[in-house]
Amino acid sequence: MLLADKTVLITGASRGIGRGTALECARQGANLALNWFHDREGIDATVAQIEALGRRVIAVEGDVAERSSALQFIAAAAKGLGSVDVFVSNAGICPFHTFLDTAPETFERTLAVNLHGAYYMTQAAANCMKDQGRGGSIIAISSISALVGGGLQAHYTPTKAGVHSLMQSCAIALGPYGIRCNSVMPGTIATDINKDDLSDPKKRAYMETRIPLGRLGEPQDVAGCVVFLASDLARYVTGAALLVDGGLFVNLQ
Ligand code: NAD
Ligand code: RM4
Repeated sequence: MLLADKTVLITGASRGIGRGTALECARQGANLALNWFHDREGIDATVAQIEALGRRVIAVEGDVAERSSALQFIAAAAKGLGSVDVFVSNAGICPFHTFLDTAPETFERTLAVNLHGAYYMTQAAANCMKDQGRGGSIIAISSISALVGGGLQAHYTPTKAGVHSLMQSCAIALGPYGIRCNSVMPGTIATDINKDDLSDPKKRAYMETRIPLGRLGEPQDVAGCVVFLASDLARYVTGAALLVDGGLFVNLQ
């Protein structure tokens, strides 16, 4: 029970890494506040699974690209669950597209969801933690793509570098309040975000052979690392990044 009675907030928790993280936090004793957008079926399933684990959970709808969603989410969590101890910035999109003809709308939406969303949510959560006066832990789901490029991801990889940079600066700004800020950098985790991209058997096999541990990741692989950073086991860790990629990044030859 690494997170006994802590309140954990997660954006984009209706499926994938967000859902997997929410469930692991619940198993570790946390109560949850979950942001969701356009996926009622998914969030209902996540909520039901958390309730079945005997934890309290509230779900708040909102597009993270809008600053108002951040203010509403954090306020609803603080009111509904009594505190904000851990915030996980997870919501993200990656509409794979060739660089030379990516529409400006695709670039701008990706930036707004992945980077503006992380910024506004982190700022709102941090203000709440500061007012509570008991510190806290903020974790951004960045990516291996913060460190390496992707030919179909030129609108995406800068947002993942951006959220890691956000955590580094926030670690400095929020350290005096006892608020730790770190990134998790998943490699390739099989979720809806890359379902189409990995539906090409050749591409999937290529990715699998590049991963020393021999398989794509699962949301649960990332969830445990988030729990570690959220917990007091990581009490002296701030401004750090944890790669969770089965060894993909270091595999040159
Ligand atoms: P996913 O598509 O399964 O989940 C994304 C979640 O974000 C969904 O719940 C979706 O509803 C939500 N979301 C999307 N737009 C939103 C918005 N505007 N407001 C609120 N919620 C929104 O994908 P995933 O793989 O679980 O992705 C989660 C995070 O992990 C993303 O930030 C992604 O960049 C990051 N990531 C994923 C991988 C991977 O290989 N799957 C690797 C590295 C990083
Ligand atoms: C990650 C990484 C993965 C990709 C997902 C969508 O950051 O680039 O390979 O599948 O994004």
